[in-house]
Amino acid sequence: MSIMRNNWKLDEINSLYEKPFNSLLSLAHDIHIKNHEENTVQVCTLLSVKTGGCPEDCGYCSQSVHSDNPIESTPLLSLEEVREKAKIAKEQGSTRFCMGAAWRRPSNKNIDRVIEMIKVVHELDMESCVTLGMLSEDQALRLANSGLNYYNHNLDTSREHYSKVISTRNYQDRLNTLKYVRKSGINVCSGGILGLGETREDRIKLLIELANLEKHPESVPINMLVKMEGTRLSNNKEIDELEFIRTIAIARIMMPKTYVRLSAGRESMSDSMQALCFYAGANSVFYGEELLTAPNVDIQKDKDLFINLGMKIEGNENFLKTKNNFKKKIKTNKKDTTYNLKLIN
Ligand code: SAM
Ligand code: DTB
Ligand code: SF4
Repeated sequence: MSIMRNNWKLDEINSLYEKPFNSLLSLAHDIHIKNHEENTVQVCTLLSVKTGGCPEDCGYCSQSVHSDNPIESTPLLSLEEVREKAKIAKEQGSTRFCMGAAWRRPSNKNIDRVIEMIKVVHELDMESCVTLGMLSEDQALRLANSGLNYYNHNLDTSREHYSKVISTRNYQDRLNTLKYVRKSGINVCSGGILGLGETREDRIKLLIELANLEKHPESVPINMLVKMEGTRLSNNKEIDELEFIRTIAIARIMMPKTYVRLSAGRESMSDSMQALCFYAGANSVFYGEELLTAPNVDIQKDKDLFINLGMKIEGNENFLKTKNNFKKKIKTNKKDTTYNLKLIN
């Protein structure tokens, strides 16, 4: 077991980034396997239940009315639509359903509707997660009473870089919502985006903000910026792949028990890059063909990758072993274990 710390300092994280790549990954991997089931990935499917028309000016988001090419605004989905999508997600092997809404903050009436949606997800025996923008303390309590499992609310970047990305709210607003969520007893899911034009120091400061919270978030999504047409940051320079993997490894070292989610941007990552992220300590993904408005990795491609890497889905351990998912077994002299499976395309 690893010691849980919340007093991380800039210099020591900087030294981790400066370690030789393989030494850093090996350290992170050791911590990972001491604290988590090896070769296991937690999967979560996203659904945008209220798309577009958001008054916030997040420079990366297609749902902001400030984008030059904003996505069409649509009303809140019906319970039937949510049930149908959650059912499909379950059939595809997902165990958690995360519903996102393009709101600055939900109204109390919105919260009533979302609570009904959470019930639909629980009826299907799936875990629930929602991301609805800023919450009041009372709204967090109401969501907690509905049995909501996770609330996603990202810090996105460092305190210093934040105003270059978003001007319609500040860092403290974000931290306040996280405080209410934590106090209500809902599991906290909070992370960031790499590729926002931040420096390494900003990345370090984001990780320190997350890891120095009184209690580490149960889940930390690390997104790679998906460049959405018309958004202010759509021409940003790509984040270096090795820097991205290093950041995953350092998140794992700083927050040993947290689920580190390899989040948006997987569609543009090679299998080898994802494999390195899993080795470095990522153990959760968004699974399903859509994120909120952007495409995600094809389901079959993900299943093939998990099988090829010998990984199982947490809470659904036999899912990838069903007949349709195994392409072909290679005969070997060894016992028939997953290690003997090889994909033939
Ligand atoms: N409106 C709510 C909010 O911002 O808290 C919830 C939905 S919002 C789309 C959820 C998160 O998705 C954002 O906090 C951001 O971290 C991430 N996100 C949005 N657009 C993205 C993009 N183009 N690339 C990567 N991550 C993105
Ligand atoms: C998170 O950290 N990433 C997800 C989820 N939380 C809500 C969202 C990614 C959005 C990617 C761009 C889009 O689909 O619009
Ligand atoms: Fe609105 Fe969330 Fe998009 Fe920001 S990230 S514009 S708050 S939907």
